[in-house]
Amino acid sequence: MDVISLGETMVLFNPHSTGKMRYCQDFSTKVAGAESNTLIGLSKLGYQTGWISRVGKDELGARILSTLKGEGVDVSFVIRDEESPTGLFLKEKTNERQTKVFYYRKESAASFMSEGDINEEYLSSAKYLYITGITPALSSSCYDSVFHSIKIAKKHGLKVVFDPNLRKTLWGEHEARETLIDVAKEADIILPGISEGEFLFGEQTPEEICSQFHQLGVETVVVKLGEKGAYYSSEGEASYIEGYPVHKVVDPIGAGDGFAAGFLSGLLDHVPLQEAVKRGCAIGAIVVTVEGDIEGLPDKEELYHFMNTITS
Ligand code: CKP
Ligand code: MG
Repeated sequence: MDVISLGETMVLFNPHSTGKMRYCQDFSTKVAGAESNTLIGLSKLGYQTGWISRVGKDELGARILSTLKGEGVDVSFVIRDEESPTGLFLKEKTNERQTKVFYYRKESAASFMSEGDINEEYLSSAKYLYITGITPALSSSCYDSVFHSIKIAKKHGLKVVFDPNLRKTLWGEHEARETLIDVAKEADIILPGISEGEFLFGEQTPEEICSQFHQLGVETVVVKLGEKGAYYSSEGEASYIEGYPVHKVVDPIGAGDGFAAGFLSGLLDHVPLQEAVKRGCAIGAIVVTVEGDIEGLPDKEELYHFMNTITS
């Protein structure tokens, strides 16, 4: 395995029209979840990935499993829960510039994930453990699973990569800040968005945000700046990487997960850090031009073609 992650994946109901969700009659269903989005992105690029989770023993759970399997993600350690349902969420395209999400995931199968679901031998077969800040927000057993997986990862020399993925609708601000900082302290690499950095430290600039994370002991920090690109800082090396132009954003959700896939692929290929960040920016720019979180994720040929023909 190259990368293993744990988290919740849901069925997404994507609206066919703009405006309040209550007026939307037609939706198409898709599969989405921050961690599995990244794993699918990596799998499309040719890497070995594994997803640890729970889904309900229901139709939505079956849909998620067949999608992940179809995309080449290993699901051998996913538990099918007889009692709790698979979570789902709906998107609202409020207007041209604003997309909202509504979750139906309380007491979902994935929220009952527990430490015992993390198989040590399986996890230790990977090079990277990928965590996002959504999982510890789901329940106390999910919180424990995150720290347990980090403990195993450290014991076996895996690098821990963390995307804070702040979701204010899932938990209170104080608890979120405290937990995200605690996970960050355990991470080798962190991929915050600029607004997450501001939320955690009240700092404004990418340089200040990086410095705060370094003080917590994080070796490599990449601050995502949306269409502007990213700023990274690692062991004395730091630089801005310009974003790739996007003519029309069709669906901004999932950009961060695509970024993580591109960046991790660079680490797995041992390319210089700035090249890895460029890959992240490129995939972020590609996925927002396609409806859905995973549908726009490129294979390696498409990624290289995009990077060679579109000048950032
Ligand atoms: O930060 P991103 O827009 O890249 O993440 C989107 C994902 O897991 C989306 O797939 C959704 O299911 C979620 O984040 C979530 O739980 O909010
Ligand atoms: Mg994100």
